[in-house]
Amino acid sequence: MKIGNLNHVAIAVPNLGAARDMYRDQFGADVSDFVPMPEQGVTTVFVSLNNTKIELLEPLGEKSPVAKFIERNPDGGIHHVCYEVDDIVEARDQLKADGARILGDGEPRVGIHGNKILFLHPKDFYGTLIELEEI
Ligand code: CMX
Repeated sequence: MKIGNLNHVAIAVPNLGAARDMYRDQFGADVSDFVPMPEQGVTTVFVSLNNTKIELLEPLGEKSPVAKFIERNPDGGIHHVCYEVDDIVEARDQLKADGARILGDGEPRVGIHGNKILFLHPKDFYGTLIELEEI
């Protein structure tokens, strides 16, 4: 496999409305509407930059995995980075063969942009949660 572009950096926040306002009003950035993703336990807002995106994440629902993250980081913090790959199954199989752990059931699911995504175990990647997205 060969890693592609940085698709986005995700930042978990305790108040998505306030974070969206900050990026729009203080940074002058273009921001998306709120996009709830109940199956992933998050509501997101995308901030468009010239060369990449920032994904603001707020916990959605009582079992949200991002709620645990906000408990540990009440001010918010960088939650994951997302790299693009050409073929997500090929990338997954190679990473697994190299000993890396894939989170969840290991099968790609459909992300917010309709593309296939997977998350890699942070303990195998220097403490960073990595999302792969097939572009
Ligand atoms: N940073 C560092 N470590 C993290 C982490 C983070 N953001 N999130 C979890 N971990 C650690 C956990 O502490 C755990 O460590 P141990 O094994 O030592 O206990 C390990 O990683 C596994 O975490 P988990 O929560 O037990 O794993 P799950 O399989 O239950 O969860 C995960 C998978 C990480 C994808 C889920 O918890 C999550 O964060 N979901 C949110 C997904 C998301 O951001 N979606 C946005 C939309 C994406 C899109 O469409 O583009």
